Amino acid sequence: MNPRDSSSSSPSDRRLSALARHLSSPSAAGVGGGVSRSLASSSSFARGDSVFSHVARAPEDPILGVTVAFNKDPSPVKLNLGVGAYRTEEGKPLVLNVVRQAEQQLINDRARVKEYLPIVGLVEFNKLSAKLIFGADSPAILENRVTTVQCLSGTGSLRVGGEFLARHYHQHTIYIPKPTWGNHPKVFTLAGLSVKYYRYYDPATRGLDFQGLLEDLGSAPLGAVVLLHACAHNPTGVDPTIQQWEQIRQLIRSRRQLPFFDSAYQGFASGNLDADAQSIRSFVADGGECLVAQSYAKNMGLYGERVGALSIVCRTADVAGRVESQLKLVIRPMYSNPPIHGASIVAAILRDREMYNEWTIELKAMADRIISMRHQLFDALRARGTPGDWSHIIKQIGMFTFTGLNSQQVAFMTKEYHIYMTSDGRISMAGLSSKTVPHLADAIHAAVARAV
Ligand code: PGU
Repeated sequence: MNPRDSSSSSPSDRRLSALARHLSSPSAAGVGGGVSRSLASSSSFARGDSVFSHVARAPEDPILGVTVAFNKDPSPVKLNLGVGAYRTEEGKPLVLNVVRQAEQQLINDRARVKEYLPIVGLVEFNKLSAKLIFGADSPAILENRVTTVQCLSGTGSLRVGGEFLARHYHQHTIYIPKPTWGNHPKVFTLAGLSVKYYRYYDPATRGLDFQGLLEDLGSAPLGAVVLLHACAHNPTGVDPTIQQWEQIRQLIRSRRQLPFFDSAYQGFASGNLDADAQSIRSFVADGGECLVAQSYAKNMGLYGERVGALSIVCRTADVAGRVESQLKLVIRPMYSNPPIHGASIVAAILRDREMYNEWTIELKAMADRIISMRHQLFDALRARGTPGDWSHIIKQIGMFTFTGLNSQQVAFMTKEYHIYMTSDGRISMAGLSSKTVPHLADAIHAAVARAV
């Protein structure tokens, strides 16, 4: 496969040329009271024409737009398996007990104020986040070679990391897996990087295209940035084995490429926080450098709090300090400094041994419920004799099953069964419950039967 460029000119180029056009236009210098008065009295203004009338309606987001469509559907049997958000057996969003406890603590503490955080966020949160992902005994942390900044959840961490690389790293191409989370190419392109793909998934085996991955990274330029899903690959649910990770690590290091880990599901893949960080820790253990974007949306259920962290592991403490000073320059004009509430919840949980333990128990319960949904759906399809091999449902891990259903089958299931999912056939197992499994199995059965 030939990886392709997603765009010819980078967005930062485009932003700069738009700015240049504006500055060179004759009106730019004279936007004063006189100009606006004459505009106000002009006939086009009186007719009510909008200066935005040329703006075309943009399509809904491929993932978040599924929820928009779902919300409009009046059917009582409708089911939203689009967005990766955890639901209980009753189909309700879940606020973890330990999160409620932490929030109560915060409310009771009258000494707390609402001052701005530093540009890098809550310092204690940053330290604890680094420990969580790299391990408390990580040499990189002990040697002060890691800089961690609080960002707006996983997405914001990826964006800040991308902008930092566009400004300060010698290679501006990032290789992302095909397929990947739909926002990755947009985030990195707008950060000013050029996006190319490496092969990842083989539809024939519904597993990893390991050979293709090795070939594509092997022929990617020396020093290229490589985005890796730390665990629970989205959308495929297919992760490399420990041995495959080791080969990937050796290849990336031998090509002096720069790994950028996206860790949105720590604890969700296996139910164990350390096991799900293993891929990252093996790259840190070799002494090399890497970036890590961490999200607390899924594993603490803090979706709307927008709390996450970007860590950059460097060779020396001195470099890490300088890198942090530049990260501040990326963040300051973007959103100045991050919000305080979510980070305070996370810090309260991570610093207290009892609350931490309670969190791991609740996290494991979420992961186990998802695994149990996999088995129930697999059994339900087998019981119906649905044509095809559905064993990938129980082999894949994390929040999603990449069913193999095509976009027509998905459209059919939405129209006839009011089941909402992304058009690539991904379903969020976390949105399923024992009560809704039969409805989904009926829909899949009918969709598959139609096609044969
Ligand atoms: N990285 C990956 C691999 C993800 O799957 C997601 C969320 C993120 C980063 C960003 O998560 P934050 O909420 O910014 O921490 N993907 C989910 C959630 C919906 C979305 O697309 O944002 C999904 O359904 O794919």
